[in-house]
Amino acid sequence: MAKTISPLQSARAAYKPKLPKALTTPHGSAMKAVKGDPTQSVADQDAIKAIFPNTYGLPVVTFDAPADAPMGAIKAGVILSGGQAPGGHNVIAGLYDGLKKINAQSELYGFLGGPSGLIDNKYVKFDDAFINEYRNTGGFDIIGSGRTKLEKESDFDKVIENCKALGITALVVIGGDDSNTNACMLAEYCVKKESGIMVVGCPKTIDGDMKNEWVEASFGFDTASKVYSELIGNIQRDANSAKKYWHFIKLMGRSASHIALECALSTRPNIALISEEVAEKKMTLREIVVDIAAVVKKRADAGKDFGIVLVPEGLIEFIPNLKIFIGELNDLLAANAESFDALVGDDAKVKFVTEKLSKDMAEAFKSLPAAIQKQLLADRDPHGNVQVSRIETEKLLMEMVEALLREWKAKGEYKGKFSSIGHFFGYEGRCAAPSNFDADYCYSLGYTASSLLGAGLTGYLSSVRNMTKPADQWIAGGIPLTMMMNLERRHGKDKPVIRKALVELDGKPFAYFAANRDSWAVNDDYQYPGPIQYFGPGEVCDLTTVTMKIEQSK
Ligand code: FBP
Repeated sequence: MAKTISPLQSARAAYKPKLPKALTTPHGSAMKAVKGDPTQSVADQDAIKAIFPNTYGLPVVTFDAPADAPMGAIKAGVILSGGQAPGGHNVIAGLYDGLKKINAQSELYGFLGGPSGLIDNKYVKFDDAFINEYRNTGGFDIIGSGRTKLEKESDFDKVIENCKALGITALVVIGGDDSNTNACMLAEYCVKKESGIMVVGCPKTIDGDMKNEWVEASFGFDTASKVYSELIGNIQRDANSAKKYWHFIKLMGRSASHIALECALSTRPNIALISEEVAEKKMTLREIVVDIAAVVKKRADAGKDFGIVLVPEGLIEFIPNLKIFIGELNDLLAANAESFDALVGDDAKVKFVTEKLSKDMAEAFKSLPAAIQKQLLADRDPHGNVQVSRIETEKLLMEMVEALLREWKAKGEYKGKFSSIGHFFGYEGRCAAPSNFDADYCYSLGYTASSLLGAGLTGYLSSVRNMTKPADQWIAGGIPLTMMMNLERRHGKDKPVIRKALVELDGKPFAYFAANRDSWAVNDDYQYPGPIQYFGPGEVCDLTTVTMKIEQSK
């Protein structure tokens, strides 16, 4: 049976993503790279330089005119790495179109299932019909993604061998900070081995934490935040209509609270927790609960037994005493993996861990509800970390707030009714059809990646800037991957990694939120962003995130 697609998908297939003006040069030409001054890494310069002797210090490049001479065909490969993010298909489409524009004989291969596809040599070759089916669609299903880490020299050797067998001289890694860190290591290794293979990255993650002075946003953040904001707005309207529930909404985003902050800025809930602030103020779980309960009480005193609380996914790891506890637990589980895995049943696992934890940490663990204890003991991710998306922090807070309100009620300090409902928005947004912003941004990122390869560059992150301006004024170029690196302690060793961007408490978006949240807490200042609009006036369809708008406001 022929594959059917939805009416939106069919209409959307015809959408022509907007490109920076500089990239709309005639066919048959690569772009000329305008090179800036040599660069430095964000920190630990000497150490980073020593680790990346061949790719350190490269200049920032921009593209604004075609190259002087036509370019030969390029055979490139691409992988999608890590969690899904809306717009990934358009990165590949932009890359494909850009390569074909440089030279119609260029070829693009997609390696399947993430970095492991490169090692295991599992691939597809794209053609027009293949690519056309995926233009402007959400998801990563075009070639799939994965979280295998590409960091060992033996893996790099395999990659080089597989690329050489196919005649591939260029690789594009579409991933977050960890994947681009590995792309940087691969780029360095490929130069060291004189393999002739260029490696370029593209900044992906809904979490929004791969950004810095040069990277204004990671792709997918815009669409995912808009999907969550639509849902939060709908819930706010329901809460304000029924006036009987407190909704606790956990939002994806891993460690950083960018998504929670962006959703708060666009929906104005009664409470939004920001993990980075919790860490900065060294708040305990109890203090967070008291703060929430105080707002519940204040609203109840005003006759409002309803409200909205946004909870960032990574909160639990930012509460200082829980952070220490989780660290100890991670080490304990890593050191006792075999005996722990052999245990049958949750009770045995809880007992095993409680006996091995230090006294204070064991007490902290015992004080948590059974469901949370179990979630904390679930499988770690490939980096050995707790998978925060699996911990029902919203339920933990609901239970604890309810218990505290009960105490206050018994003392006559609280007279309201507290009935709560928990939600978790994460996977709902990661594969949504990209907003115009992400469709344009991603296509431009892919196109820019092809220009970097056309200019013979390696060790770069594809970059598109000036994004609060119309797309034709966007600036396309490349940022040296080493420029974003610093050393961080991982598994007891200093490792070079791209610095993750957490919410800056002295930044403008947080300041705006902090200046308004007291009013949002008691008044019903809710905003209802509604669904992403794909067709209609530019002021609705081409909106950037509120975060970016505030960040770039003068
Ligand atoms: P990336 O950092 O790879 O982009 O993944 C983002 C994310 O969606 C996080 O927000 C979330 O914590 C995690 O992936 C969930 O992981 P998984 O997809 O393995 O369930």
